[in-house]
Amino acid sequence: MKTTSNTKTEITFEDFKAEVLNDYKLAVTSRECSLLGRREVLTGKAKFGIFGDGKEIPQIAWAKAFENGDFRSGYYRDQTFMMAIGQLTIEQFFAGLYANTDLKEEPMSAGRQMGGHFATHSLDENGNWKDLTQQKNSSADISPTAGQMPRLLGLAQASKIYRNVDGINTTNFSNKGNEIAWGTIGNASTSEGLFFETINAAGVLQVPMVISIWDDEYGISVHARHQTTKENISEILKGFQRDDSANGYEIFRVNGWNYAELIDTYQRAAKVSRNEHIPVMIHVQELTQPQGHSTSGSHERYKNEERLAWEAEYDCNAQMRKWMLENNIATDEELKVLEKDIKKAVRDGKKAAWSAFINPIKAEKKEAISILEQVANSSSNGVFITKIKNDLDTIDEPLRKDIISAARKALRYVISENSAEKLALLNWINNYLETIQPKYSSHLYSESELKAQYQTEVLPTYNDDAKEVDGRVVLRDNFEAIFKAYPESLIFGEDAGHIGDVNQGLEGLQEKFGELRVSDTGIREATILGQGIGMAMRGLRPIAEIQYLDYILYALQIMSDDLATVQYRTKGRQKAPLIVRTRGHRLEGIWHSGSQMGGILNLIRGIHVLVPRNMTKAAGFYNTLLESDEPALVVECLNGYRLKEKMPNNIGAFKTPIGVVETIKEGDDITLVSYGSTLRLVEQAAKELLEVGINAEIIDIQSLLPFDLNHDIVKSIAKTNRVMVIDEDVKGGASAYILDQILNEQNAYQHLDSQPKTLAAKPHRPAYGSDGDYFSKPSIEDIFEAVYDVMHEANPNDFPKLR
Ligand SMILES: Cc1ncc(C[n+]2csc(CCOP(=O)(O)OP(=O)(O)O)c2C)c(N)n1
Ligand SMILES: [Mg+2]
Repeated sequence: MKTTSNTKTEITFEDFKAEVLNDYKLAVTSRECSLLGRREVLTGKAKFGIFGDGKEIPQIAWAKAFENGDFRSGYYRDQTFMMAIGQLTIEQFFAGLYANTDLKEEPMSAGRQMGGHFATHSLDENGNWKDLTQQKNSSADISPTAGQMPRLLGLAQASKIYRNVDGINTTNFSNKGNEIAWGTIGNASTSEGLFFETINAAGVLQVPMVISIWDDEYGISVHARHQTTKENISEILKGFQRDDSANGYEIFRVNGWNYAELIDTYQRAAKVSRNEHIPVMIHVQELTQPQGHSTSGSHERYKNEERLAWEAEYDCNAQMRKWMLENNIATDEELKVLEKDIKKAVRDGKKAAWSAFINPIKAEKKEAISILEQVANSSSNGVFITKIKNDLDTIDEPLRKDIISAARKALRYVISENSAEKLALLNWINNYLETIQPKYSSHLYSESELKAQYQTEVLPTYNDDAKEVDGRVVLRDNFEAIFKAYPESLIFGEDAGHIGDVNQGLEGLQEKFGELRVSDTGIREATILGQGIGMAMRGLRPIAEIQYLDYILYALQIMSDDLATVQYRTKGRQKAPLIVRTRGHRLEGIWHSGSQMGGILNLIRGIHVLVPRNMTKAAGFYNTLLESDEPALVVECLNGYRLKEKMPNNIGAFKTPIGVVETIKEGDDITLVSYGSTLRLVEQAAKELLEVGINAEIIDIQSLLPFDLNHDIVKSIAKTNRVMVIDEDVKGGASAYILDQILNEQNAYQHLDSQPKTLAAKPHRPAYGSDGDYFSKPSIEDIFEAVYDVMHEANPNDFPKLR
């Protein structure tokens, strides 16, 4: 039911009529889906609905300008567009509403996202790239308003890189950088900082990005007068308009009910953006919301009668219908027949989607009933199990939790029985969980052959006369090797270009690789991240640099909501193997020595978190990551760039493994677990502890996510029978995470002779000045005394009380 793309210049009136009629059919189909969708929620079959009604016609005009290879980054109103590019059927629309977990039925997210969150497949079932130039692409939506904006910037920038950087293999990804990244956003969501940050950045970068603003004057119940200065976003953004003297945007305004003008506007926008790589803003005004914002409420509560009457008249579908009648494209009778047929088609599609959703679950229920019946017949608690079985049987349209919870409850009644039927029930439960759980949990990380943890370690090797250099030189030379080996790699961030980053880890590389591959950005962490996400989604290998760990909070929302969920929310059909490079810990003051690792670890499951203790280890992580298909955050030690490290002779080739710890000092009294900059203090404390007869083993975690996949820490604890986690995050932060891993995942408690301990920073932010660190974070003396205390408690005779 797709729309025809690229309206030709010379067509017959008959062709024209057919195309318009087809477009109208599409608009009415989409509207019927919205209307019936709302009813499905009100009758309880679906939980929640947010639909594209009132925005149909502009999306059809947009779809005509959208070509193969192009990308969308939009939000929940875009169902008509997805239908118009042939990527959403009626059945799939309803499969999304029901949250069907079968990707074949619900290709947007396999039921992981609420309906209205759209995506196409960039990867095949094995995680390999499809040819993105031969299909129409949509990056996977997220719910946070304006969250689609940073990624949009990167999707557009990829075209610029593909067009202008030599030597990249563009197969699968680009045709000379001719692809446009199309964004959509609601009028109210333009109030978000992410919108303004992205608009400014795209103007600076001059990338082929076309952003449509669907303006219906409201953001849920809140009117434009509370959202936007002058109640008009294109009016206040006028200054972005390019002119003869300066680059900028093309800005268009068009009414959302005017079919002919919309088509013309989108064609003009596409032309200038595709050919010249100029960003374009299309402010689509006078849109409506026939059913209000979502199924959660009714708009009669906040729109007055005048507005409601205007919305009824200027409903874009109604206006298109009127225009068709006025221009003799169809008669009223013809349209009525067409509308009736569509109603039926949508009803049929809905029914088919419901059957596809419910039938497999009904089959699972039948299986469970039969097993329960057999257990009931063989058990002395048969009456109770029969009751459970009968209760399940009365549920005509069960959820999976109804089925499995009945089976699990029934198992309790046969705890002490020993029958074949009990065994069958037990096996059934285990098999069910094993097959069903992944429907809800798979693909948090890559499940392809390129999974980062499959990369094996390659040690750095050294000449006998290896030079001792500043750590930053190892990094710099390794980045040079990376940029030579991977033409599709590039790095960008504040001060990353011209001066080669604030610590000179990229010194001289812009001169060697050009301003597009080693570049300075504005101060705008969220969109630096977005650049990386979008470019990684289009086959490039970006490294986004966040200048200091302390400032990653500006980008953390996008890392958490977008980057960390890409694989999960598409069930492995999209990926963004972005490397985020940052530096932090233990310099000076509140904002250059923070350690928000607890927050980071908890917010970005789905991204690897790597904490190398020196620059050789860091370089090795970059080498590993470039061979993998997963996103990662690498935190370099801010105080380590000038410390001496030996220069390896296999620069660019050695690899630090992901999820593998390293024992950096052996000992048998206690296991000290730490990472990053703090390790140097732990090592010094361990030397001093030896002087009083305490021989500590030190383990460098290196990789917080994933964590010690081989369970080496517990092996050490089996030897020492004591453990202490030392960390410069606050108590309850990363140290709590680490201890949880050791106790609950590695079962270390069975080897412990002393209480497991954490030593963390004071709860306040680190004070400035040379003493600030000492009185805010664990010091060598703190570590010494904490370890000594453990030994004193275990053996007060040999280790009398110190303090
Ligand atoms: C960051 C964030 N805050 C709040 C919400 C809840 N929310 C969802 S949609 C919406 C209004 C959006 O209005 P607008 O951008 O005009 O889009 P429309 O729905 O009108 O098309 C709000 C507040 C959200 N999803 N994300
Ligand atoms: Mg709105």
